[in-house]
Amino acid sequence: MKLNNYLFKSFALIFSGMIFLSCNSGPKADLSQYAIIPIPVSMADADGYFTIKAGTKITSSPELSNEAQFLRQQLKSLTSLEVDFEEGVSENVIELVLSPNSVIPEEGYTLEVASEKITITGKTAAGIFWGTQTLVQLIPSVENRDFGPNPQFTIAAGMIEDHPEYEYRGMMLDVARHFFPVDEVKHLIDQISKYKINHLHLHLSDDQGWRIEIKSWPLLTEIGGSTQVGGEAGGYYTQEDYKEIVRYAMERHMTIVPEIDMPGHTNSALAAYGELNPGIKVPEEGAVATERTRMGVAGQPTPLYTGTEVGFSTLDTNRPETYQFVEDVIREISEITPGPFFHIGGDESHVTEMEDYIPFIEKAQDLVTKYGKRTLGWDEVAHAQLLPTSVAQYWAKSENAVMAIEQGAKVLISPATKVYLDMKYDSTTHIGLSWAATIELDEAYNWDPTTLDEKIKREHILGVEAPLWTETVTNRDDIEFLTFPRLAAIAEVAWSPKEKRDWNSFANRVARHGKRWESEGINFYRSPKVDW
Ligand code: TNX
Repeated sequence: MKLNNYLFKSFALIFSGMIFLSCNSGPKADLSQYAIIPIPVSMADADGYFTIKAGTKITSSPELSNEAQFLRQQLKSLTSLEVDFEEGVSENVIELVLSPNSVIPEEGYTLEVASEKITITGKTAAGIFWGTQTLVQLIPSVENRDFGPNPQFTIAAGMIEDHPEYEYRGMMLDVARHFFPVDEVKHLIDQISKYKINHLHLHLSDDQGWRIEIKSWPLLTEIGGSTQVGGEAGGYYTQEDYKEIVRYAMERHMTIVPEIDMPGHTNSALAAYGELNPGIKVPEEGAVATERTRMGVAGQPTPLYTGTEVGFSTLDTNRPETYQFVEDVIREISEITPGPFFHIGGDESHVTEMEDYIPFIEKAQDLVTKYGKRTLGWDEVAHAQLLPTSVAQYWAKSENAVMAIEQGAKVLISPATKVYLDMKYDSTTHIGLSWAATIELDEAYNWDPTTLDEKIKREHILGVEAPLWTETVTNRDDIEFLTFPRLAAIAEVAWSPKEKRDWNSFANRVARHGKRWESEGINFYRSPKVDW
């Protein structure tokens, strides 16, 4: 007994000595062993280490003050250290270098850790920003937040070279089925930009709600925005709110992609403006009575809708008022959207005749072009004649994506069976849907955009986007639970080269991200596939 006790104590002493030593003589792992998500293109180890501690400075060219400021804030919140800016420092410094003529790809960066200095170099400010997001992931043991009087964070020396596989790495948030205020959107932007996601698509209108102020059609929000799924009060963004979201995202090198879903998914608009409502002209063979009842009488407003069925509504595609409406909406939103895309929806227009649907999509596409934007649309829009600048978002049918490609358009890859964040993880998940699949973490990880259909090749693909539909999602906890950890997996599919991706490696790395999510209070799903 006593001997055992003694042995135990000595082991404990030796063990704690090891921890002590490892804290003070450099990091435990080589740089290439760090848990970076998405995994970089290349990582090489070197001797030595850099320590972030009191007195560490940031130095950067003046064009990078936004990125330097961000890094400073992130270091402060992770380590409690106030890292100040100072020019002309050569030791104990993190340097951000903009190098417009370098061979580093757009949005790429190099991150070199040496004992006297960490240097992040990029061709663009975006590349530097992604480099700082990698650096932030290298900082060890910040999760326990027990920093002591003299906090020190050592990072192994080495060199990372990195750039994205796809230029468009996105997430979509449906703010129509349930509305989420500006602060919730900002919180999400913060979380996903850490994974180098650079587009946030906002699904701003649907049958259940119209969520953005249109000054020339004020009832859209007043009436159309008044409720949401389940029947509670809805909400909407004023144009000032929207601009604030755009600005906040832009600071994090993220582009906002606004979507107004047309001509279907428009009950909230029809409830506000009866003149847009065709009623049901030709009742479809087998169309259910409720669909016709909901559309009501041509020219009259429909009742507000708070259920979750899809495919029962359509704009009147044959009236001039409809095109005035579409033009005003596209113009007002385009004017406050600096990004290149306007998403016209176009999905599940089951009560729009194909002969009406096609010219409608083509007119909407022309209006998007008139206001200086590129058209994005769900894959059904490929039935219309697409411009080569347009992009079809493949969610359901690869044959639609192929039709888009054959017209010279690009595709955005969002197969519901892989990346729909609203799908349950397994049959027991307490929220979410399962019409397309249940999607465990490894299923969200183990796929590739270039192997979905032999006709969809790398050069046709603009990028990858993970949509979160919110029929069952009502608050921040729900958003986080369905988004994490799956979004980290999808971000790696979108950023990292195929050859670098490996499920076992990802599972190890994401476990360490779980520790950080835990310390930040993120409500992530503890997938049984990971040893958290
Ligand atoms: C299909 S995906 C829809 C949405 C629903 C979603 C639920 C797409 C373009 N349309 O209207 O919210 O399924 O998973």
